[in-house]
Amino acid sequence: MGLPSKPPSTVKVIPTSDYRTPFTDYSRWRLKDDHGRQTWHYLSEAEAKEWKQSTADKYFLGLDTEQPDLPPPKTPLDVAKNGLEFFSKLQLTGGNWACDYSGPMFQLAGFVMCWYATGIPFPEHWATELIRYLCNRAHPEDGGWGLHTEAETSVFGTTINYTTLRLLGMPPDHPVAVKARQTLHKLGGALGVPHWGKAWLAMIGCFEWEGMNPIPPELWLLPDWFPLHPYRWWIHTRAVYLPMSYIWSKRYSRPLNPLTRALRTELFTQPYSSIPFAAHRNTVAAADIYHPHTTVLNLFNTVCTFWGKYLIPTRLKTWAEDYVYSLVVREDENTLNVNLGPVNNPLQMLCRFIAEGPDSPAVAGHIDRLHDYLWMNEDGMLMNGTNGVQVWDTSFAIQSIVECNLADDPRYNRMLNAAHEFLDDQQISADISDDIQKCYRQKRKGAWAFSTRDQGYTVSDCTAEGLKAVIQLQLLPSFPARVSIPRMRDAVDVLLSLRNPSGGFASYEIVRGIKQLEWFNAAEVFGRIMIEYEYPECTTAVVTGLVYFRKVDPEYRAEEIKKTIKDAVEWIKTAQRADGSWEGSWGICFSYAMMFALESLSLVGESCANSERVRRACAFLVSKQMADGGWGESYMSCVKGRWIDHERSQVVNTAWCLIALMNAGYDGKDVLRKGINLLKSRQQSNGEWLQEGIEGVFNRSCMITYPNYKFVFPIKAMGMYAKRFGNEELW
Ligand code: LAN
Repeated sequence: MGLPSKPPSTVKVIPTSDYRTPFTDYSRWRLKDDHGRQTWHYLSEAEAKEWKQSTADKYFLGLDTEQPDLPPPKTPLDVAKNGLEFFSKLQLTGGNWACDYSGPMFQLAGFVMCWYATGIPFPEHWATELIRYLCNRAHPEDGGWGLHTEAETSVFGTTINYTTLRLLGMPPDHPVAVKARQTLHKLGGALGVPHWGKAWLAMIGCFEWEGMNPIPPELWLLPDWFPLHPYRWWIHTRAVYLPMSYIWSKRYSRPLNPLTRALRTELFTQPYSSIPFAAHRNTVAAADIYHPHTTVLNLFNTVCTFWGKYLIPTRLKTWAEDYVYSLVVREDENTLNVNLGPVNNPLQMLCRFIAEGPDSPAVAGHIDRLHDYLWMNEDGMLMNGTNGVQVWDTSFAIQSIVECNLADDPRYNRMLNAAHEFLDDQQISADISDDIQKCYRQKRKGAWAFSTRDQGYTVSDCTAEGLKAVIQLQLLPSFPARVSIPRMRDAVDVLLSLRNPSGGFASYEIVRGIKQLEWFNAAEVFGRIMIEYEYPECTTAVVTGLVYFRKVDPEYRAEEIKKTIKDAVEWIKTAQRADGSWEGSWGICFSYAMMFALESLSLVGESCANSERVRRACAFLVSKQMADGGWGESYMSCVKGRWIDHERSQVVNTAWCLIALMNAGYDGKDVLRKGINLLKSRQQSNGEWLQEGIEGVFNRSCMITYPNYKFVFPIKAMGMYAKRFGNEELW
């Protein structure tokens, strides 16, 4: 079934004294790369001799890559070249870059609980390393976990990760378990776990379904014009609630066994049988709540609970379940079982298991593709936020090298050719077999996804950045026209299909729902999850993608493109805040969005020289520069919605701010020079930049890493600086 080879039969339970010891032999792990599909394999000793560990494997595993020292840089482009020397070693054979895409601390738990709910035995070397990862991520002070790696301990994080450790084989008297359990009890126990946690626990038999707010599949039977219809929700929210509603409606729970019976006593502060679950539908620990329930939601939940308990006709229930299941099957078929993301994927697997049984091809296919989400790093095995960041990182890598004017340099030709081939291979070539309308999908022929073509979901900015990278290369004499004009037109058709009446662009789809849908946000721990929103980041990417497209095909849909660019830039202007900044949604935070917004404005000729709004933006950024010349933004900026300094300047924020200022035509050379200096001073003698604070975010409250940003954006900043001021000797 595509599982890695059999692990050693030794360790399962980690030694009590030191949970940081590697439990599998790290010299035997290999990353397999197959057209963007990235899977980690644990080899036998004999296999490991045949299949050598690459530099990238070692780097990801935290082993010494033994990269040589490089000549100390004298100019900005020397810094970029040294950076590329190191970064090129991390390129995979397929031409793309890979990375550890971690941060959220709920995905792995969702996966393990859904898997456990099926009763399928867990591969032992996975279990071993997953345990180690969770141990390494437990907060040293209280032994708990938060919503993401940087967040404070919460009931959500601690309940689900404690349960996960136990399901993976950690004994209850292990010090890590004891400490986490004590903390959980201090916080009131698992009764206060947010909605998704309640659902996962119910699936393994450790929570009663009546203690959960309903997720009625009947919602899917509403007519499409109905404002609450799930197709109007943000794609990730509906993709999670779709399979969850099926499981909820079936009230599926794995039959109890000694382990889950024990968990029933460990997770709660009172005897399980004495808990009136139905009275705890709305019990959520105060510290966990980012988005409190609205009165409307509470009312809706009460009505739905009553409806589900006393009123719903059995035939309607079955009809709704069957319809939802048909959508679940389509989601599997249309993504080759990769699915939209890491939360819906295991839930989908559980639905297929419930409907078709453990030995069905559907479940086997899922087990195979779940593998794509697992990632190894020096702390153990984790679950990535997507099945990778392949297209996204590769597009930015190309653009950075082009910015340095190095793309035609023979030294980088092989690297870029492979990257070009990768993007060529990954463009989605056909719309889904099924009627798009039925699956509520956006057009996808011609799009690029964030990760891979197999996952197959259109994303506005991924399509735009992919298109831009391809065009940038194909405009140069040394690159063949791999992606033809008709294929570029397909990409443009996708982009134009994503236009919103406001002029701005959202992430996967046009905005389909009204803002009041946010009243129904039931997940408690995330903000702004119910509908799509327009974002300066996505909008700028589309603007730049279209501007590049016009260079190669000025005739195609020319009037529409012109209007789209104009409207998009107008929207970006409206999104500027009074203090001159733009708030980011996918990177941390203002520095990220401002890099994009100011690029859009530059494309319509607005710069510090002629635009008051651009000058205001620059003044905002300059006011945030730190004494060492760098910029640092804390993830709390995203949570609070205002700029909050990081304790220390950060390479990635510094690069973003420099790019933003240079996009704006800011002429304070001293300010820029100090920032460039900071980037140079953080570069290691082998060209590497080390990992610093977390870079990305989603839904306001959850952080996620983008480890390749520390390479691609400093390199780009160096290129821009050299273009603007000449590649002068600075050091
Ligand atoms: C991502 C990652 C990439 C990101 C950008 C392309 C950077 C952005 O510009 C558009 C939105 C997108 C595609 C995005 C959306 C939400 C994702 C998929 C993630 C942040 C990665 C993980 C996250 C997903 C929702 C995690 C699962 C959590 C749930 C709440 C369902």
